[in-house]
Amino acid sequence: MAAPRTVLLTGAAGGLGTLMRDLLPAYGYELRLLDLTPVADAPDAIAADLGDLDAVRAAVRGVDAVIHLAGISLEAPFDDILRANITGTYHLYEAARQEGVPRVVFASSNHAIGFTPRPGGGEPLIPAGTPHRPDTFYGLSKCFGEDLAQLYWDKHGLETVSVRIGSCFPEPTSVRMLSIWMSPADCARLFHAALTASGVGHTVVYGSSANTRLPWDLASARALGYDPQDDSEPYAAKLLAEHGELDPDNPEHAHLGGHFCTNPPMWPR
Ligand code: NAI
Ligand code: 15L
Repeated sequence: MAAPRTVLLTGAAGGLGTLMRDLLPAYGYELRLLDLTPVADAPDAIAADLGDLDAVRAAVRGVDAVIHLAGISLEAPFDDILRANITGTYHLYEAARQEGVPRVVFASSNHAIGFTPRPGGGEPLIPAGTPHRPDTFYGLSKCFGEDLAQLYWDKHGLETVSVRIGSCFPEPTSVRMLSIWMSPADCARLFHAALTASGVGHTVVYGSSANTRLPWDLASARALGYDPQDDSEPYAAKLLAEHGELDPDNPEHAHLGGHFCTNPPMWPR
């Protein structure tokens, strides 16, 4: 595969999309932007809903790859998740298949495996092959996205790197985030590796910096050429002084997904 140059960034108006709009052009990408809502300072951004297959097909036409960030990024009523994350991601893949786009980088989430017990000291890191254990309808939609990516690889030869992102924000803001934080600069490094590595088929990787408190194994990400440069540890003293260490007997702390596992218990109908 030739190195991608023109890349569709869905969800460009969101938090992560905004960070990536700043960082990815330095790697030589020309970004085409898409979002439901207006993208600040980007009058050429495509305003489209993932629910509109024709619009999504027009948006992917001619790009070399897609970074698919658009969707609902927290727990929500099932019907909303269904429309944006499940049907929407299906439309993205179907559009990419119809238009011959060879690769997608899919923003999956730690919440696809949120009910996985958080490893204690000395226990093995969570491998990329660990079974899906979603903690929410939101996490379930990310399981669907990963399986959809596998189907489109096996059946249509469309490649994907599914990135189970931990928490990508400018700084970690909780003790839980110390373990799964991904600095924006490392996120851009990882997306660049996912766009350019050869022969990825469908590869699942964890998306985080090289944190001292890492719960998962970054081996599959490193195999793509990802070389994280950041660690959340410089933020640890302040956060621990404020909140203390995670209590493994607290159900909120016992699993990787944290409060997504316990709150809300189930979205009210
Ligand atoms: P965000 O909520 O800030 O941005 C999502 C964007 O998607 C919004 O701009 C929204 O308008 C757009 N969108 C929603 N529904 C849409 C639709 N039907 N059609 C077109 N656009 C639509 O979320 P954030 O934090 O930027 O996350 C981006 C992606 O990464 C999401 O898929 C999220 O699930 C995933 N992710 C993010 C993490 C993080 O730490 N920021 C952690 C794990 C996963
Ligand atoms: C996610 O999947 C969310 O999109 C993000 O907003 C954070 O809540 C993150 O997980 C997390 O687990 O911290």
